[in-house]
Amino acid sequence: MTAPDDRPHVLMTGPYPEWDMAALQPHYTLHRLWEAEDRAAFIARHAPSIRAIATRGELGANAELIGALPQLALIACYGVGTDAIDLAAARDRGIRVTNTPDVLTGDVADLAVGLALGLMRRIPAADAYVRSGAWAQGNMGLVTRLYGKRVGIVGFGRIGVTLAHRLTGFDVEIGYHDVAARADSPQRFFADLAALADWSDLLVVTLAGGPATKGIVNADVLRALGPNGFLVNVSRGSTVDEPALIDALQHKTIAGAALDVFWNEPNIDARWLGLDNVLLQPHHASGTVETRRAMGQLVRDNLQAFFTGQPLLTPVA
Ligand code: 8YV
Repeated sequence: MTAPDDRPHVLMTGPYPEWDMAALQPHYTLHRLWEAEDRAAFIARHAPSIRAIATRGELGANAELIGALPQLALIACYGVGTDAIDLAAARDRGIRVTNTPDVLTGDVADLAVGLALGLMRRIPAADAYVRSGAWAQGNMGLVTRLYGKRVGIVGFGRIGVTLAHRLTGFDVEIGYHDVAARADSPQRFFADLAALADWSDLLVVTLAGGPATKGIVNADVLRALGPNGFLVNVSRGSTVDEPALIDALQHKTIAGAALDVFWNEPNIDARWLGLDNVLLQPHHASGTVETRRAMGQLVRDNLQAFFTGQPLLTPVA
């Protein structure tokens, strides 16, 4: 067991579940940035000793933070998405970056299916209908089926492919859009996203975030999806042009949207709350006990590998 004074110093940008905090504590000197009253002063005070950042997908590590830490050598991300980490700034300094791929894929795909059903079958509205007593006055309006429909998957990586697999039980037709067709995939490829939206009854976004996909689901794509089309987003808020989506929902030029991710999380645009054709989630696609335990373990395994000179388990850079 390492003597306490020798524990490597790790800056945490936000808390992890208590079981991860308890498992990290004996091995690392943890600096809890979210508890600091004056973040700049806190960083300046601890900067000379900090060798790793343990962050989360949505919190990342920007160039300013990386630049403020002269001894930084590793950024371990609790999350698969590294779009909030300045990878170029890390690369320039030879700082390694790890993430948590694979362990969360199944849960994100599951939530996408749940959101599609919740949205199209209006499950939250039906629950509210029963609770409010409205049922006694008459039956609820009819809804839309999922099975047998055309589903367009935007981004056909690990999560998109797993979602396609989940959906085989729903007898849907699947099309997908990505930068290139996958040779190993029998599904129909659309090089043009608006053409996929036009073809689809339901469009599900599973893309990685970042500059290459920023605002890719834009007003043209939503117009192509049309008044009977539904949108599900389990990727990053940045992939969708939010003002265009709010406009499409307000004017019912698409049928509805289910969103796990937003611009400005967690202080989302108040207009979402006034729409009755959206289903809202608090960025929770990977938020099961099972997956979060696996994510925390992978972060710890990467930290341990790094500090014992072993190969990183899931390096991004
Ligand atoms: C998490 C995520 O919600 O994996 C990602 O990229 O955004 C999510 O799994 C997040 O990292 C946990 O804080």
